Amino acid sequence: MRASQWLYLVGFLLFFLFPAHLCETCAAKQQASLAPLMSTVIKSKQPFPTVAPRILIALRLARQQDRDAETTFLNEIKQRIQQRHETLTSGQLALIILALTAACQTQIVADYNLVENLEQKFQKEVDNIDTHGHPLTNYYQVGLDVLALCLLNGTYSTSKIAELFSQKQRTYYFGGQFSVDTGALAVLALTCVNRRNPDKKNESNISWLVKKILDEKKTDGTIGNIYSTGEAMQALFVSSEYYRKDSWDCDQTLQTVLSQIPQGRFRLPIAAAQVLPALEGKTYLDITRVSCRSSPGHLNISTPKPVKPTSQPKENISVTYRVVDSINDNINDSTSISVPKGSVFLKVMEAAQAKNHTMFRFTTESSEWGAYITSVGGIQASNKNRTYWQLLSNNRPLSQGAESFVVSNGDKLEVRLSQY
Ligand code: B12
Ligand SMILES: *[C@@H]1O[C@H](CO)[C@@H](O)[C@H](O)[C@H]1NC(C)=O
Ligand SMILES: *[C@@H]1O[C@H](CO)[C@@H](O)[C@H](O)[C@H]1NC(C)=O
Ligand SMILES: *[C@@H]1O[C@H](CO)[C@@H](O)[C@H](O)[C@H]1NC(C)=O
Ligand SMILES: *[C@@H]1O[C@H](CO)[C@@H](O)[C@H](O)[C@H]1NC(C)=O
Ligand SMILES: *[C@@H]1O[C@H](CO)[C@@H](O)[C@H](O)[C@H]1NC(C)=O
Ligand SMILES: *[C@@H]1O[C@H](CO)[C@@H](O)[C@H](O)[C@H]1NC(C)=O
Ligand SMILES: *[C@@H]1O[C@H](CO)[C@@H](O)[C@H](O)[C@H]1NC(C)=O
Ligand SMILES: *[C@@H]1O[C@H](CO)[C@@H](O)[C@H](O)[C@H]1NC(C)=O
Repeated sequence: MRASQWLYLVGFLLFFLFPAHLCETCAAKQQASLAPLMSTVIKSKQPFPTVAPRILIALRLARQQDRDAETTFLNEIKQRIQQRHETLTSGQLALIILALTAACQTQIVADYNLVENLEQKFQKEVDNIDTHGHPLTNYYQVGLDVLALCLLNGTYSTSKIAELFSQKQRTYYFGGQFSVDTGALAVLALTCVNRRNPDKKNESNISWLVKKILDEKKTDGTIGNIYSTGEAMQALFVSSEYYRKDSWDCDQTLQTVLSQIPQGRFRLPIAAAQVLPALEGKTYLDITRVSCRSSPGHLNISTPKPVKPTSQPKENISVTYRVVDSINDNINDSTSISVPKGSVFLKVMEAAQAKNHTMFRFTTESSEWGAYITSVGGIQASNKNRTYWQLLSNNRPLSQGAESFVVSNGDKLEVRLSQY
């Protein structure tokens, strides 16, 4: 073979080995370190409905496949679209479309006109932004919408999208805090749009977002909090041209996340499903690149023994619990509560409620992250008014919900009606 032919061959091979876009990724080298997470998602029998698409995506992007599990979650998603796809929020529909695509079921997407349906739901989000200044749901879901529409060749206006995700306080902040999850989804969505429409590439906002995400990097490598780190990694994987190599140590972040697995940080199937793709070195932009050749596979995950909390004699700890309505500025009630060591926030709320029902009664709704607090002391939070009951400990917002956060002795706990 002549030299030019060799070069041609090498170029050809490189093209297929590194298709189109170079990515700076780092993935867990030991598959075994991910086994507890794979086991959490695969074994989550009847997960909360919104979790099945996330799990299917995580399974399809994983290096080791488990066809049986994929079929189970795929069937759940199919049932869901047959039953009630009109009532889904835009982001829920977007996740379903992404999951079906990852599972090579674009025929179902077409049969149910899911892309057209999403275009309509996305339009309603945009209309709401134009009239009320915020989406019907939130910008995280608007990010999912754009990502799904872009990956599936839906129609949208690129300049509208650039405007949607431009640098605006109310887009990316919840209560003064930059939402890394939301920023990361926006980077993924904008990257997809720029790749699909290279002639209309609009880069200014991506570089701003990447900077904001990196600003949230903690000394241990966590980005935002541990639950946003996976999505932040995905965003940084696809945007390496926007930051200097020395401004992010991918491996340090990876090791920190891996070290949190044995601590049970990702015990909730949704938490495991959200972090898995990044640990596999994958992003949601890879969803359309999953191989659709069927290869048999059944993961035999030896279930690690659940770490049973050593049952010591239950000593009690004491905390204070406060209910504040920071919007109408009319309640500020507190009490001190004694609960068994190891209790979660919700337990404290229950103890307070038992103490004084009028003052401390509360209601919840179940969600994939556990119980979501909907009202306290008879005051209802409302998505319509964009209010929520924020959870705090020692004046800092929690990174977990009431059913997950374990309280410590002396904690000053608070639920605060806030605006978002
Ligand atoms: C938007 C958002 C919110 C909005 C939700 C309202 C709305 N209508 O948009 C607001 C600002 C109110 C909110 C509140 C809280 N959130 Co929030 N939220 C998100 C975010 C960015 C997107 C959720 C979403 O739309 N998902 C996509 C759709 C398709 O799925 P969905 O099931 O329909 O989504 C619903 C639920 O996720 C629910 N929800 C949102 N947050 C939380 C938190 C908890 C604990 C529960 C039970 C439910 C819940 O609201 C969504 C919309 O209806 C996620 C980020 C992420 N990576 O998931 C964080 C996230 C889910 N939230 C989180 C947290 C910690 C909270 C708070 C506990 C914060 C606090 N200190 O008060 C509170 C909940 C307090 C309570 N009352 O129980 C964490 C959960 C981590 C964990 N291990 O539990 C996440 C992952 C962010 C993070 N990295 O820290 N959140
Ligand atoms: C989207 O369009 C591209 C280029 O035209 C094509 O290669 C790809 O297969 C399409 N994807 C889908 C899901 O239709
Ligand atoms: C870039 O984004 C802005 C909105 O943020 C938009 O007005 C402008 O038209 C976009 N440029 C291009 C080339 O699409
Ligand atoms: C986002 O994009 C718009 C339009 O290009 C621009 O006006 C704005 O300054 C950008 N934001 C940043 C931070 O670059
Ligand atoms: C799964 O692996 C465990 C040990 O790793 C083994 O004992 C068990 O027999 C295997 N099960 C199947 C179905 O292969
Ligand atoms: C609630 O009361 C406590 C003490 O009585 C006070 O320190 C705190 O600032 C009050 N909070 C609000 C939001 O008014
Ligand atoms: C510990 O707290 C529980 C509930 O909060 C209470 O029922 C129990 O009496 C307390 N035990 C002690 C020893 O204080
Ligand atoms: C409960 O709180 C209310 C004030 O909201 C008070 O009037 C009532 O006396 C309290 N009940 C008990 C049992 O402490
Ligand atoms: C929304 O806010 C308005 C005005 O403050 C209030 O009258 C209404 O009750 C609130 N709606 C809900 C569902 O809380």
